[in-house]
Amino acid sequence: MQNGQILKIHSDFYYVVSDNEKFELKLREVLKKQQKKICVGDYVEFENGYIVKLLPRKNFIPRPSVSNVDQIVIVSAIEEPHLDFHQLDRYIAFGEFCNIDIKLCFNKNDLTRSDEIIEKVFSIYEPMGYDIIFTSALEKLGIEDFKEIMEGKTSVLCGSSGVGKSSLLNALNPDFQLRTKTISEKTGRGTHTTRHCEIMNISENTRIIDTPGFSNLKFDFLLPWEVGKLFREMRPFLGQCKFQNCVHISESDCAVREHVKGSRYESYKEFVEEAKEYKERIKYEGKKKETFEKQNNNKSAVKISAQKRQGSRRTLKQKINTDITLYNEKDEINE
Ligand SMILES: Nc1nc2c(ncn2[C@@H]2O[C@H](COP(=O)(O)OP(=O)(O)OP(=O)(O)O)[C@@H](O)[C@H]2O)c(=O)[nH]1
Ligand SMILES: [Mg+2]
Ligand SMILES: [Zn+2]
Repeated sequence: MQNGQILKIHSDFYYVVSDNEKFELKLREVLKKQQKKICVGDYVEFENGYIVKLLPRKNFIPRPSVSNVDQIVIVSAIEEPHLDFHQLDRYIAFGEFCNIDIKLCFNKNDLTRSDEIIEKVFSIYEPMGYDIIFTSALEKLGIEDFKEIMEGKTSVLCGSSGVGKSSLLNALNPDFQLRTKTISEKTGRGTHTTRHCEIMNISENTRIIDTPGFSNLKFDFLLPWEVGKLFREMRPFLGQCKFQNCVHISESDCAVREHVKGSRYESYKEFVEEAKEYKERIKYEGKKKETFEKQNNNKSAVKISAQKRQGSRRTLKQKINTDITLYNEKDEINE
């Protein structure tokens, strides 16, 4: 029996590194049936060409599906595609939900001549304590800063397609030769050049996971009053509102609304609307819901009790259960 870490997964093949040696493995049938899917970053036990056991995870990010990381580096482009602050807030809130350190990287810094956007970024995100760097993968600007924030850690790059995640890795080490592609002129969006997550070794203890871009992230797995916790600047005011169950939208004497304004508050409102959809869905399902402290990180998430499913609601119920299981850190496989 050997231990190793999953570097990448291509259809049925799992590429694992163990003591600097790489293996191409398959999954034991019994592991395929588990709800918890093995992902890049996982530590596993293997023998005779097969992975036989998933080892406990330090943490887990459901989108993109990776585990055991030290930080999430959210990559945005200043232009092409145009910097979207609400989308950025989405990634940040999601990183907060996963309870993993967040760093912000603004790439394609060669495409703007004005400092306006840089000042705006710093004025909004610096007071919250997020480390911020500006880079240009094309002109190799800020690459030293990029390297520095990655040093000695395992980082995952998150961000929309076409912002330059793979290009930044290539700028760090041209030998990687990761595929990169121009964003589509028609849609102004990326075309998902990177198809799979993959751990790239920068040095002995520095690893970066390249991921496919994604942007259709919604907060429809949380309850409305849980959204505020995902906004760092709201935390000091939570619990200070007149009403205990305040969601900080239209209630009177709301401490959060008094202090948090601008584009961040607009993002907050958007996410609460999505969380309301989730609340409605649970109501419709008429299922028992309970809040539990996540084992790993004391963050509350919603857990839906497993019940026998039946009739026409079956598919929807299954979907909700899958959604929630994704956020459940409980180690089913090792039990
Ligand atoms: N001007 C400019 N273009 C850049 C920069 N970085 C990347 N690009 C270009 O942006 C396009 C997309 O870059 P990728 O590295 O493929 O983007 P990605 O984030 O990996 O995209 P996905 O793999 O689809 O998620 C390519 O045409 C790059 O050449 C930069 O700093 N400046
Ligand atoms: Mg890429
Ligand atoms: Zn309030």
